[in-house]
Amino acid sequence: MAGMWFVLVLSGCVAIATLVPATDGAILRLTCETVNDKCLLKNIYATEDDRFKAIRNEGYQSVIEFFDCHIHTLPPIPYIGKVKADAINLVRIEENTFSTIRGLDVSYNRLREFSPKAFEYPSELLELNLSGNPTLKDFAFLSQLDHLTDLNMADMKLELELLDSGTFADMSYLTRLNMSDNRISSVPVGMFSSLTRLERLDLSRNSITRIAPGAFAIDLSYAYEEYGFFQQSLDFDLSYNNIGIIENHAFMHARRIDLRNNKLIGIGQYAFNNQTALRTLVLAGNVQLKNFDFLHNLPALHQLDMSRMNFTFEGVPRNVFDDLDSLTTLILSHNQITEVPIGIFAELQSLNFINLRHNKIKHIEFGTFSMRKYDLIDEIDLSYNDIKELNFLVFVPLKYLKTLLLHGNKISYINAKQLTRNKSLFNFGIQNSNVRCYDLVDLLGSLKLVLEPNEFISDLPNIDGIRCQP
Ligand SMILES: *[C@@H]1O[C@H](CO)[C@@H](O)[C@H](O)[C@H]1NC(C)=O
Ligand SMILES: *[C@@H]1O[C@H](CO)[C@@H](O)[C@H](O)[C@H]1NC(C)=O
Ligand SMILES: *[C@@H]1O[C@H](CO)[C@@H](O)[C@H](O)[C@H]1NC(C)=O
Ligand SMILES: *[C@@H]1O[C@H](CO)[C@@H](O)[C@H](O)[C@H]1NC(C)=O
Ligand SMILES: CC(=O)N[C@H]1CO[C@H](CO)[C@@H](O)[C@@H]1O
Repeated sequence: MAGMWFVLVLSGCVAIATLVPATDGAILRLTCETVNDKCLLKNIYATEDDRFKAIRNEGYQSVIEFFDCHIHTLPPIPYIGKVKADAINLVRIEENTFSTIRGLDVSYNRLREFSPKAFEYPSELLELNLSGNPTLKDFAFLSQLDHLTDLNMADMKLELELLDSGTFADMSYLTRLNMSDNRISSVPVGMFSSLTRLERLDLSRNSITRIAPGAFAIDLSYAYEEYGFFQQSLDFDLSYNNIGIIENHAFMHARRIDLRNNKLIGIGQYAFNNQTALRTLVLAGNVQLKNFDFLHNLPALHQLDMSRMNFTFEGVPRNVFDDLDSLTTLILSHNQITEVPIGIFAELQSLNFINLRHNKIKHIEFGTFSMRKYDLIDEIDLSYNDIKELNFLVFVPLKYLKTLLLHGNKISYINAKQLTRNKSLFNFGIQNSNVRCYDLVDLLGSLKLVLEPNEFISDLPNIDGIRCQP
């Protein structure tokens, strides 16, 4: 079967070659140089008027790579696995350029025209890289590529309004779609809804301002329910946009949503459908977000990044984190937190790591980190705060605390006896403080003093690279 098909394809190709009309240009002969099992076509210069003879690929290599070329139009390419034709100044891809092909990289060219009849067998194409072709405006050819798994359309000055709303309607095999670094300002509802096998959607570095209800409601065909949560692996990168509002029911299935560096002011309480089973949410860098009610509907969330948000607990309800039953990592670093309310973490029954680096915390009270149900806290990072004095006994009740980082505070005295009273503590960080060398020596017997990366003091009084007061 496969053999017969192959022959058919080849004869189709010969027919194409003989159909090329004679013009004023030269007729170029392309002969492969076999390098690393690839057919390499080097140093070819061809203008609009030049025509090509069929490529001589005597070694039957499955990859053709154009290197150091300047070609206006691709030559007809016979049955092949992959073609890499990036950065060769391509302007046009004509009718009948490809017979069967699985992977095509035409990134960083100057494409203006891509014929909807470029592929004899469009369903054979699995991977297509169109990135870096800002002059391509007609995407009619895309709609027949119904077996694509990987489509890269980054860096193309693209606006989604210019695409036909059905462009992706038949791409039910697509797993990766990259549209980062474009001019997308809104996401038409339904445009992505048929991408039921999607695993990665990159829309970072655009100008999206709002996520409407249903905009990312993709009902994944491979999602299944287990332990009460949907299991799926769809990651959205929406970082570096201008997103202010995410409306209710914006998302359906999603494993990871990166909203770093947007302008969020509101996230609907039901923005994430109850089937979302979101595991990672990155909100870093959204300095205006003040309402966190949506956190009550994320029972599968494992990691929450709320760093660089100008966040304080002032005016935030005591129960803000109460329903995050699966949360293991909470990142609140680089904020304006001065006080950590007692009990704020009490319901985080799965929490392992809490990062409070670079805040303005002065004081840690007994009970700040105590948990109602399970106490699983393994690491607390309180580095670069305003702590002058600390009662180290506050950490003793934390049964599993293994790492305590207090770099860059104003602590001058450590009570080694208190600190080492709970045997689970193993790593202790106290760089960039005013501690006495005497105290550090006392700790060495039972703890490992951990350094900040790339900070080893050797020219001042120190213990194992950690500066201290003699
Ligand atoms: C084109 O995009 C694909 C992923 O979609 C990537 O693997 C490939 O390296 C890209 N090509 C270039 C030349 O960057
Ligand atoms: C999308 O493309 C951009 C630019 O080429 C690249 O930096 C980014 O890593 C890609 N995203 C994914 C998910 O591969
Ligand atoms: C999810 O919400 C729908 C209605 O919006 C409801 O019928 C369903 O029971 C909810 N499922 C869970 C697991 O809460
Ligand atoms: C941070 O919050 C304070 C009030 O808590 C406000 O005065 C300040 O303008 C905010 N900064 C930014 C960058 O939004
Ligand atoms: C020395 C000391 O007080 N260690 C305590 C550390 O935590 C465990 C678990 O709660 C206690 O059993 C130890 O007594």
